[in-house]
Amino acid sequence: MKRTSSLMLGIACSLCVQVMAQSSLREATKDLFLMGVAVNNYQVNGGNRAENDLIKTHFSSIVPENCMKSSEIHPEENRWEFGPTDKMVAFGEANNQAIIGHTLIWHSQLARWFTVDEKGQPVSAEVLKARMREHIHTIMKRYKGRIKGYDVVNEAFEDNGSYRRSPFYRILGEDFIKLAFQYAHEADPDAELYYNDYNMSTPAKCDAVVRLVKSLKAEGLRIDAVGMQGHMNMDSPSVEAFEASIKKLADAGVKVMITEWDISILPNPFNHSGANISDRFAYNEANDPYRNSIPKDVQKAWNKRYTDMFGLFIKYHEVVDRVTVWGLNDGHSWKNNFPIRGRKDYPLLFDRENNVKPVVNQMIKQANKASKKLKK
Ligand code: 9MR
Repeated sequence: MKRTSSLMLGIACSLCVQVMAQSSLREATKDLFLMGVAVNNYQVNGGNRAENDLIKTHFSSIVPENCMKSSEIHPEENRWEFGPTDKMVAFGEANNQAIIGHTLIWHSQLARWFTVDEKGQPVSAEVLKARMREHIHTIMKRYKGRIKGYDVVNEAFEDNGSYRRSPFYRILGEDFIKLAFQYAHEADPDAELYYNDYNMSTPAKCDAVVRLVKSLKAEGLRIDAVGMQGHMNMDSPSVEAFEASIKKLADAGVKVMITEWDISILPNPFNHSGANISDRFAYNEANDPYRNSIPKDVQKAWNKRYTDMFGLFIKYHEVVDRVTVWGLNDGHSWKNNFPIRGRKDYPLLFDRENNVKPVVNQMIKQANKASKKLKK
């Protein structure tokens, strides 16, 4: 009798462990792709226990939301601020997470000194090359073997596929991208290297990135994946448009990463898309309708948007290596201030009190179902 009951207890416990094991996004997606989250300095500094538990439980990868951008990590030519990134890397290692570096070469949050001389005039091509090399080498050598992969270049194209007239482009022309990938590979030959951009479901932009991938490969340079940022609205992009871009990128011979996923629930009266930080529209109350609560039908539509997109990523799990959400909870999201300042948005998977939103359970079910199929 005693033996039977302890046996039964054993079976019950192992069932319990199995149910628990499958009740996190991290666990449910483990055979599909890395499930990532952007973390901020507050969280890395110990912040809030509930948030840190969620990061650890639900995510197998982290990326710093801001602390590795050049204005933060390298604010002056001879001054480095490694503290927050050191902590972030230690935090990811303690949680056994794949750590991603974001971002080495980007026109925004660009350190003021980086592309100009002491008079504020653009530096020569030679000086800029040396600065890029030094910047990339210093960071990548410091975190060698600890950071899995880097967004080497971020947002180098306009939506129409032309090159963005960034300071890097104006001084070095389109070669700045190749140079960045070359320096990155020299610095840490084992690190994965990515190109990252928003509005990647816009055909002209995706085509430009495909051309870039092909030209890097033709020159024998390493590029592992293209990051499709994935800042989405309720009405755009369509699943079909996103799928078409995943296919094009996969055909170009790279993996795809969904690197900065969020879905704004708010009205989009200007039909705005993407993440060009200088895009701004004036606030009015009509465009901020959910300050107190979200109507049921709107919430339902938002859940469906998430699960439709997640279903797409799962469908392409052989190509999609990582799906990273851009922030943990709604309270921290940059979307509360973009493209209109001061609204109340709900774009992420956990609410302002760190409650797990129902959509997470739906996503866990989707991932579990797909993983089960894989095992058959
Ligand atoms: O989420 C980031 C926010 O905290 C910063 O203020 C902002 C400044 O540009 O950058 C945000 O992250 C951006 C990311 O690094 C690159 N793609 C667009 C993201 C949203 O702007």
